Order: sequence, then C-alpha cells, then structure tokens
Amino acid sequence: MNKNFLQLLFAVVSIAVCLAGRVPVTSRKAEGHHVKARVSVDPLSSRSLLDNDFESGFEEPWYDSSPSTVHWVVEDFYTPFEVSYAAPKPSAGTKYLRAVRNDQLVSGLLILRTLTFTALPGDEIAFNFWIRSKYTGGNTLELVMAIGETEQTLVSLTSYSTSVNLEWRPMIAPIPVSEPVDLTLIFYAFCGGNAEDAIALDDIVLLSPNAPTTEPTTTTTQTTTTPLSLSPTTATSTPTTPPVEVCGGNYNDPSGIISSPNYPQPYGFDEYCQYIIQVEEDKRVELDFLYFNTEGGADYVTVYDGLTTTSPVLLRASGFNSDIITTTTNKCLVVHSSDSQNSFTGWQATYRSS
Ligand SMILES: [Ca+2]
Ligand SMILES: [Ca+2]
Repeated sequence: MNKNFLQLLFAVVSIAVCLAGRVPVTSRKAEGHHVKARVSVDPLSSRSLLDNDFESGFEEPWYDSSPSTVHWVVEDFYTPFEVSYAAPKPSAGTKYLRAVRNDQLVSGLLILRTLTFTALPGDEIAFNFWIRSKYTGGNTLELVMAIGETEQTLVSLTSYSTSVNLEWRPMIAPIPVSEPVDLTLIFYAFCGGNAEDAIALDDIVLLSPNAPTTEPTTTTTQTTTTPLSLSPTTATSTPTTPPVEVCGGNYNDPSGIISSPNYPQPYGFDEYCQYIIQVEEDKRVELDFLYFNTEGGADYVTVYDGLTTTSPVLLRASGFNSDIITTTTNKCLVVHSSDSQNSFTGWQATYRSS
C-alpha cells in the first residue's frame, strides 16, 4: 500500500465515521490518540470534512479541546441540557453545538478546532451562532485561523453577547489567504457562570467559490462531490455580488419598505448604498426598523434628517437597533455602509408619511 492509498483510506474512514456518527460522545474524550490520527488526513481531502450541521449528533470533524469543565456538546432543541434557558429554535434541523456547563454552572474557556486543511483563495467559512450573557459582553466568541503557531482572529462576536439576544445569527467570514495554505480554524469562547449565559454554533459550511479553478492535479479522492454539490446552491447567496438595483434608490410613495442589499440574505462587502425617501410636502417620514442585524462597530445604517450626508444625523447604528425614527421634514436619506469583511443578514425597515 502506498502513502496515497493510506491517505485515501483515512479520508474515507473519516467520512464514514462523520456520516454514520459512530463515535459515542462519552468515549470520545478518552480517545485523544484517535483524534490525532485523523488529523493526519491529507489537508486537501480535509476540506470536504469541515461542514457540519450537527444533525448527526456528533461534533466531528470539529474537535472539542476545551481545557475546563465547560464543553461543546451537541444539543437537541427539544431536549436541552439547561432547561430554564433553552436555545432559540434553529432555522433548519433541531441540533446544534452548545457550551454546556456542569451542575454548578462553573464558567470556563471553550476551544473548538478543525483538523488541518488546505484553505484556497476566496474561501469563506459560514456558520450560525447564538451568544447570550446576563451582562453585555460577558461571554466571548472568536473565530481564529492558525497557520503553524501563528493565530489570526477572523471575527469576534462578543458584542452580540447581551441578555436580549435570543436568536440565531448568520455569519460569513472570509479566510484571508492569497495562495493555498494549510491551516486550522479554531473557535475560542468563554461562557460565564450565570444561568442566562449561553453560546451555540450550527450549520458550519466551508464556502469555496473558486474551488474548480484552483484544483491541484494531485487530488485523487473524489470526496469533493460534497462541496461541489453545495457550491451551486450557496453561490446564489454569497454576499460578494448583491443585485445592484437594491443598493439604495429613490422612494417617493407615501409608504414602503427598504432593506439592505440582498436581504434576507447577507449583504455584501464594501457597500455604500443611499436610500432617498421623500413624502408629501407637509408630512414627515417615520422609519420603523423591523429587523436589524449588522456587524457591530463595522457595518452601519445612518439616517439623515434631510437629503445629504451633511444633514443632521438622526440615527447611526450597527449591531442591533429597534428605534423608530421620525424626521423633521418630508425628506430623509438612509445610508447603508459595510466594510471589507464579515457579512450579516442586514436590516429591513418600513417607512410612512406621518
Ligand atoms: Ca443543526
Ligand atoms: Ca462587515
């Protein structure tokens, strides 16, 4: 048996284990050597092992290496471990990965990592997350990429840790490599000791829009059918090419709906959209945000009391917002702006003349 055959065998076995989910949760912690063995799957094959919606009941190919009493455990929405503060219902399926504490709710650090895989230029990692804490910022959640010993934070979601965060939120983070690089993705989290404190992950998917053009000639495994079949469906929702016509516009009806580009799919990167709303002369514009979910501190909605960006600012919001805005005249400018990374669902608002 040559080396390639052994690697292929490892990949096939790993996939079989992942799909069939035959590693019992209770025994897995004791099988550290087994986990390490699977890390030796060749990194290109590992790409196809990253996706997990946790519906199988198993966290592999993501590995819990939390050092404390808090661990990542696959939870079913209908049978939560901490009954008094259940997770929000996932949009699809019923299972997800959740930070589970012991009976005394002792706080602790959580680590969740992939095996080493080859990231290609254009790769993005998409996932859904829920983070909540009694005190704002009390829990932390960061996604980090590690190349050898060097770690780089891809996204920090700690600002979403509030007592009122009761929903799953989608996240897409670009993996910033300019050439194929072997790396590991790691979620670092801290879950506090309050009853409300919670962190959960679901629907982790490696998006690889450029995969067909950068396929190395040495790849012999055909395990790539999984990502290839995913690509066409996810390509329509990637935020890099939002329809141009929904980036801003003129709104002159007495009432209407405006939303971020591509809503309810994630908005794009580096966007700047102007929504110009004008109602009858003697009326005012009332703007009511029905949904709001942008990257905190990075992707903003700004509402001006007039038609230019020099007009008084009525609202400048990122992250959450539920304010109802009323202008002093019949004119209003709404600006949506996003930066070059981390795309969220966006926002939707109704306006009416009042
Ligand atoms: Ca799920
Ligand atoms: Ca952003």
